[in-house]
Amino acid sequence: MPSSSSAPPPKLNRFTTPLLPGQFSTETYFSTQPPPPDLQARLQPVKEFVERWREVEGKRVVVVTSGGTTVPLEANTVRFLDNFSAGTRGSTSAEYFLSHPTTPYAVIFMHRQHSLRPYSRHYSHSLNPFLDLLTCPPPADTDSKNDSDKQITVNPSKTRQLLPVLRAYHASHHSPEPTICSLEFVTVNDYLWLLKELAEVVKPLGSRAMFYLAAAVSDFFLPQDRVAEHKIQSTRGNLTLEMDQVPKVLRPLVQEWIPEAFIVSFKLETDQALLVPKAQKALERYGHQVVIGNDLHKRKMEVVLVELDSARRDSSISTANDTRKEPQVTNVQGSVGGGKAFKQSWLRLAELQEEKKSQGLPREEVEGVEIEEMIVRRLVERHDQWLFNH
Ligand code: 9Z3
Repeated sequence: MPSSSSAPPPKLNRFTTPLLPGQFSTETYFSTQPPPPDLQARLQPVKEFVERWREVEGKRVVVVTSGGTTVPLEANTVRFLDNFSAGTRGSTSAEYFLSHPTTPYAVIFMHRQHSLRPYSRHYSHSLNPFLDLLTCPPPADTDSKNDSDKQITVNPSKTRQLLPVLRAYHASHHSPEPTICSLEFVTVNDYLWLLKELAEVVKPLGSRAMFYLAAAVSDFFLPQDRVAEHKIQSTRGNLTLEMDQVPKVLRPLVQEWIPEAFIVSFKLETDQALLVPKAQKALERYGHQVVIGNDLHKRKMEVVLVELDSARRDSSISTANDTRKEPQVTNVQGSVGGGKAFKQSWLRLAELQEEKKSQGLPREEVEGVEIEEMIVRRLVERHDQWLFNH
């Protein structure tokens, strides 16, 4: 059992990557950490959803993961570690996938319980409490026999904004053929098991499936046999935690579980200089299609899309000027397997605002644009290409 305290000698997993003490291979992880008890029951509606959309020729399905994962310190959980994410990226992107103008996707929204969700995110309790949308009769009227006095209505000044959101919500969630299906996770263990099983459920869609991995996933966890059953007592004195590393499931996802799918992962950094090199490293390691780098503080203003540039494998390629429309091409210095070239393209909110302004959109709409619209637009183009090539 991997644990740095018992420090076994480094082993090789099936991909011949040396495992350090405290690292789990994917196989060890799934053979030692139990699945959530109701896993198969929770997946059943997703299976039906996939089956339905699979029959619609050309329909694409995206699995959007969203929100942070927890690591419980106790089985009867009072305390847990959490990863930063409100679920904004995932829930916003899901809306743009659902409403893509030429290629609307069906969405499997795998999200952290209580994190932001598509459409309802516009009325989150902290930013835009939904009670503020409503008007009601003054208190003196509440005892009136007249029922019309008790009616709650939407404040007329809010309906213009609410109506399109409500329509899109009903169309995607409550129409006879819903285009969204949701699945909840809380812990990193829930997340890993759901992702693995989802890959199998989605597999029949082949290259029509996309994975958009925006959830913030813990790098560390406590194996089940080291989780305290009851609340840890403070009378014990200091609390020292030794956590093991979560296996990098992106590798089996891409290489084994569903190699036909178009897979996009996110890389979060707080040092902007690390974004591109870390994204390139992830692409080299896992061999998927796109890594989106985002800086914690600028993530709503700009992101960088990093892809392998299969057309250019010459290791002598030098950094070209960023032409804004054409992705910048940079070579990788000292990369494993050498000679791989990467494209990077920066997407900036200011550019989308300019575009909308030039289309004559009203000021409030220009100010309300979201970078996820650009991200999704670009990824759908890439997915077009992926389907064309497969
Ligand atoms: C992201 O980078 C997401 O864009 C955010 C979204 C978590 C920043 P919010 O929900 O935040 O809008 O508040 N997600 C991926 C984070 C992550 O865990 N990435 C791993 C890493 O950076 C690789 S899969 O190592």
